[in-house]
Amino acid sequence: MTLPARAFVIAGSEATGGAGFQVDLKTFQSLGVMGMGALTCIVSFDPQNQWAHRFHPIEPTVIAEQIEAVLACHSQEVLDTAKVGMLGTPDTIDTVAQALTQREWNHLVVDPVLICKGQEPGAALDTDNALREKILPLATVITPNVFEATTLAEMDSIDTIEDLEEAARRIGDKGVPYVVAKGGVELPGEEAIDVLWDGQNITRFSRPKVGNQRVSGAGCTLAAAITAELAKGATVAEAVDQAKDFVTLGIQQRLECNTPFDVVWQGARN
Ligand code: PXL
Repeated sequence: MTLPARAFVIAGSEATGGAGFQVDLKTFQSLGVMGMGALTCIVSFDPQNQWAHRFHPIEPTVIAEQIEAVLACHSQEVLDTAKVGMLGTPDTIDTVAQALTQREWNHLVVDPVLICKGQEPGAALDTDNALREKILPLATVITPNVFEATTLAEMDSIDTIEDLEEAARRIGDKGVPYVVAKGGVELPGEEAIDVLWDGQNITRFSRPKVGNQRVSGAGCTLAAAITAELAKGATVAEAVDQAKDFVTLGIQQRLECNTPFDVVWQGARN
């Protein structure tokens, strides 16, 4: 009997099951990886107010305690792969950055969730800057979407696949070894294309688009699936390819809800 790989996620809860922590753990499980998680914040959509995000950060000491527990419970030999999702505040970012330096990570996948509706724009800017300064230097893989890639690469806009590739290179130049920039349905064309920049080469990962509507949780699912595959020993390029298959299948079998976006089904492959 082979033992399952393990992966750790540090992210926010989104209660409806469409995004965040819940998606991360479901994805890990679906890919045969034992998951563990520390919560950074709680997001509860407001059905009375167009599903706006109600955002509640978790006390930094409580975040630090959770990470302490996970690292004490699972040694470096069995746990060297983690994903960072939504952090939400500069204090949270300080705490998580500090806690992460306690371990030598083989891979740290950062999904740079930059804004959350319901947060003040001023606060969001501080958070973006803190993420750039304190979390990016720790990342081995970063998975920005078009909006996040535009911001992180300091570009005016990303309108084509070539722009997306340029953004990936610029983000890589800031010191992140692997950049997975996600075009998804945001760029024109029949294909949903994501690109991987590994410091030397660009690789395109293309699958036919499944409709033209965004689906909630696709980004979280992709980053979590990359993390799970890395935990199992894949190279980054293999992990992105597997993750792209996993998320495409989940989007094909997406579920309708009363929110404006359908949600990805992380169990589609099982
Ligand atoms: O999809 C980004 C995301 C990540 N994490 C949490 C979220 C969201 C979007 O709603 O709520 C907790």
